[in-house]
Amino acid sequence: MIPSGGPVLLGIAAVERETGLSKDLLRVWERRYGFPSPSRDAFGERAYPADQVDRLHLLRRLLDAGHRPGRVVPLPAERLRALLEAPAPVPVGRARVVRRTRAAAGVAGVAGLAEHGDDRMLRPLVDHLRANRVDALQQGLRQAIVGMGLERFVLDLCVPLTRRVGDEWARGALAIYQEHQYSELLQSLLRAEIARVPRAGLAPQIVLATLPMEGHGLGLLMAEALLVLEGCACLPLGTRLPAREIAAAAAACRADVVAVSCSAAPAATQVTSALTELHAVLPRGTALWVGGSHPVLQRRPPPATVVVASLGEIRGLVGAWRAAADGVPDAPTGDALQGA
Ligand code: B12
Repeated sequence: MIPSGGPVLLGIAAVERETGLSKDLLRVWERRYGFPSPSRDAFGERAYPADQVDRLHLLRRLLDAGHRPGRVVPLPAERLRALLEAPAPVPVGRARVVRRTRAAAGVAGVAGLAEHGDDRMLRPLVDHLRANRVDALQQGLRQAIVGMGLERFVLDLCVPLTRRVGDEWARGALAIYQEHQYSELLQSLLRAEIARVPRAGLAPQIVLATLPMEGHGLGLLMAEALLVLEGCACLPLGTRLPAREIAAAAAACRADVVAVSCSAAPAATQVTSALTELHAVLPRGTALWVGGSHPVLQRRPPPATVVVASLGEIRGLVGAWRAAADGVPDAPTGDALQGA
């Protein structure tokens, strides 16, 4: 988030990058609702002050939570913040089109509950972060790994804690540097734990990466931990990789699956076009699994992708892939699961 009230002015492309709201949408809102109301720079281009960009961030989160633009765009920032604190509305007319394996369906419900987290466990960890007690945070996380085991640590602690950190940052209760500190810490802990899991090297062989517009890598790392626990052979490539490089890696190691993560941050058009491009360049037969919280994955999933709604689905997905590969007659499979 940009510090409010300063002299910072952003161009429309930067605002699109920052908020994930497309340039077209920003122009439409300006015409229709009178907000945003950018000034113009010396070249007559739109220039957005920091307080408007902050308000756009709030709007983006409310839209993701199912609010309608007509209801929220005209509201002042304080009302938007209050709405974000309130329970989310049930999205109207928004079909849930996530493709699920039958085996995964039961697991996902449990994981859904876990994703809200246990406040008694989360609060002290967030307090350590806020008070800059990084050693205590690290120790708390280490103890949790030992006590819970890697799988439960990822599902019951990492997911809700990471979301809590994001929410605290968004409401200004954690500094940007603290969010970075948390990400670095969790990343190194997860990497160390993944390295300790004995390698089974089983199929499916999976390449993991994010596309060029995506700098969020923790969701993918959490997915890798669970995939390694399932015995899958994983080749992690990190974040912000061009589609062609991901495809080259998949071809070089004869991957069965390419798994990517798409957070809520980029614009929907960027996500759709990046996934469409990736699918087009992947070797034939390589499946494309996509996880992450970008709303476009639920609303309009790009064709030929398997959208993974939560980490709790991974076990079922891998099981279904293996059953289909073994030719089990009624295996819960689809073309995309195996790679059409
Ligand atoms: C950590 C973090 C960062 C770190 C990332 C560091 C890193 N190495 O990853 C840093 C500080 C760099 C960062 C930067 C930014 N961030 Co940020 N970030 C987060 C945070 C706190 C966690 C993201 C994360 O890892 N989530 C992973 C898990 C926990 O959640 P998930 O994405 O829903 O994924 C779930 C599943 O889908 C599944 N999954 C995910 N991926 C995959 C993949 C596979 C294969 C499978 C099977 C499953 C799976 O796992 C998860 C659990 O179920 C979120 C808060 C949040 N609620 O997520 C904000 C958040 C995503 N960030 C946000 C923003 C705005 C930004 C920036 C634009 C800020 C800025 N002005 O610079 C930049 C954009 C960077 C970019 N271009 O990508 C917003 C996006 C909101 C929006 N709708 O626009 C969020 C939601 C914060 C907020 N509350 O507003 N961020």
